Amino acid sequence: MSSRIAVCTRAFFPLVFSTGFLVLLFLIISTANAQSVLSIPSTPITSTMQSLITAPDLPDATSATDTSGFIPADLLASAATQDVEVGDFNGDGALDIVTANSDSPGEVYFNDGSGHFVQGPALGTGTGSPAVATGDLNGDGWLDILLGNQVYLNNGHGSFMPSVSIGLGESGLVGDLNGDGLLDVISAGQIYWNAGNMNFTAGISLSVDSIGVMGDFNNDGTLDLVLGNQLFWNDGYGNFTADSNVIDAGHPLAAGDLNGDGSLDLMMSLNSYILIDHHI
Ligand SMILES: [Ca+2]
Ligand SMILES: [Ca+2]
Ligand SMILES: [Ca+2]
Ligand SMILES: [Ca+2]
Repeated sequence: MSSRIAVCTRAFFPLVFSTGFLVLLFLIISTANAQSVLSIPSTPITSTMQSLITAPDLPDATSATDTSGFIPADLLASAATQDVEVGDFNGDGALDIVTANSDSPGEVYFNDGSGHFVQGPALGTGTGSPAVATGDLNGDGWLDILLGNQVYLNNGHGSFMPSVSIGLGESGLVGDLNGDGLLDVISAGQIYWNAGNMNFTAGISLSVDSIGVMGDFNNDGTLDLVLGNQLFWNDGYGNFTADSNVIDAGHPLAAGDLNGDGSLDLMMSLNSYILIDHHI
């Protein structure tokens, strides 16, 4: 995003963790000398590999003293937004936004191509959802939405219809975990295998923790998992091994290569802190 979109105060941290890699990348660059970039090949992630960005370093779109370079843009959601994702839902090449709101339907906002957004369809009927994830779950080329435990299939060009429900819906992660080309789902720590034709079968439960992130953390081409404070290594066939180290987690997570060394780093929210684990 070339500009930061002010959703609402409560949406600030979800926005940062779901779409704000550029914000964090800026922070890393601007505080490069203060960050410890560690390279301990044999130890993927430990508590010794942590660096903290404190609250005063965070850009605040509502602050007149904000010096991040990010400009407050459209105020989108008026609801209590808890999670946000981006994706091109209508196939026009511009990234759109979907929000999960605590006490109202999810909302889709279409990007007009210049960074301004037009409200699209509401998803759900009003009880709200804590989390949203996106992916082409039926393989038709259109990006679908997993809002809570409810899949909304994209009919094409950004109109949606409810489809199957998957899991308990406390949190959703979407990715192909067994390499069969079909996007699988993790909900509340349990794997749901995509069998095609929108059939999902419950697999093993890895964690009781619903907060997590997917990413290839050891660069072997397989999607690994962090759920709660535990890192799980994927053998490529959907078999997971828990790493011997634990992570200071249980908080909102995101993954991205923040220091440009080719290895994914972890970001997590610790109240007024964002904690970053560097590893190689
Ligand atoms: Ca679009
Ligand atoms: Ca689709
Ligand atoms: Ca799969
Ligand atoms: Ca991997």
